[in-house]
Amino acid sequence: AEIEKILREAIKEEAFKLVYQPQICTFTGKIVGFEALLRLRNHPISPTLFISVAEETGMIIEIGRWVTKQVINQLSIWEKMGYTAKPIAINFSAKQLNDLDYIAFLQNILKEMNVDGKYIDIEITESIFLDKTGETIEFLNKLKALGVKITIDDFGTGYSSLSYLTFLPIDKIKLDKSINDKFLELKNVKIMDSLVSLAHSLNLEVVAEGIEDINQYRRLKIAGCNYIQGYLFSKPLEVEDAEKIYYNNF
Ligand code: G
Ligand code: G
Ligand code: MN
Ligand code: NA
Repeated sequence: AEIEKILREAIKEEAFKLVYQPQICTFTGKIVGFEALLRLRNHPISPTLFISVAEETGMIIEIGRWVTKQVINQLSIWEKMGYTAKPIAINFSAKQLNDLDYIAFLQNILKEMNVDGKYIDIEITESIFLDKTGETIEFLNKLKALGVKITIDDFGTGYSSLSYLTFLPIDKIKLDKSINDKFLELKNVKIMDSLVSLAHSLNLEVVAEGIEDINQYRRLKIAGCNYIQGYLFSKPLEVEDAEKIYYNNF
């Protein structure tokens, strides 16, 4: 209840902010985009905790819209600053599927701020497909009609019936840290190689997240993984720091 109160006030007082974690092309070492991650400015409450409260209370709908608008605004600011446009990934909770006007909202903001939908990458977890799959696919198809990219986040931690990869309108899978830690060990690494090949054979790109170790990075390169994200390259950054690294990484 305490966190709920903090969130209600944060919505009113613009007390949320986004930090941006770079995503790196495994082969060029260049930044190809960012993931936006939500933070409370004045409270050190863990995002995992306050996001779950936001989901339980339904506040995630309003907060999710704020995040979306903020990201599109950031894309437009960076474009005006002359930076080469790079996509920003947004995390999207299953609960936000109940936000039936989200698509129209997104379309309006894109138009208003003159940003192309292809610079938005929506991350959803695979558990989103546990129920109402038909409706979910319809929602994702509407997003795709705006040019938006779809990524399966936390891949390997949910129900992972691999068959869903063949019929969902998705562009990318994001391997969870736990998967990377396990399948980059020497004795298991063939599984990583196969996972990446499987994804590629389905025309899906692969991002590995939570990469902290240079040897993991080297091995992912051998496996053919497209992108990496993790503390090895950078932690999530304040806007100003993201701008510095962005500028120096053309
Ligand atoms: O940095 P990290 O501690 O931000 O993220 C913790 C969890 O919160 C992750 O599961 C992440 O996906 C989720 N998360 C972070 N930002 C957002 C957001 O803007 N919206 C949603 N729905 N989840 C988010
Ligand atoms: O669930 P999702 O993948 O959206 O959340 C990403 C989470 O992973 C965020 O909490 C982010 O801060 C965290 N993160 C990003 N890079 C690393 C890393 O290299 N190591 C660890 N332990 N966490 C990371
Ligand atoms: Mn994510
Ligand atoms: Na994840």
